[in-house]
Amino acid sequence: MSTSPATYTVVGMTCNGCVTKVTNAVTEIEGVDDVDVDVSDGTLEVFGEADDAAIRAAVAKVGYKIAD
Ligand SMILES: [Cu+2]
Repeated sequence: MSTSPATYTVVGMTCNGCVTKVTNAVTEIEGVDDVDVDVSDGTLEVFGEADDAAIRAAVAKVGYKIAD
């Protein structure tokens, strides 16, 4: 089991409201143990065994984009 998070860069987050939306959306995904979002640089860290496509879809659903 890996303990290192999957790391993404989320484009479009500007405030703590954005952080809350992204955090809640990703937390709901099956297999996610913990989520850490940094609004200052757009970093999203996802701990657990969640599916990459599910993470990308959840972020897009709440209105943000993951940079490739
Ligand atoms: Cu915001």
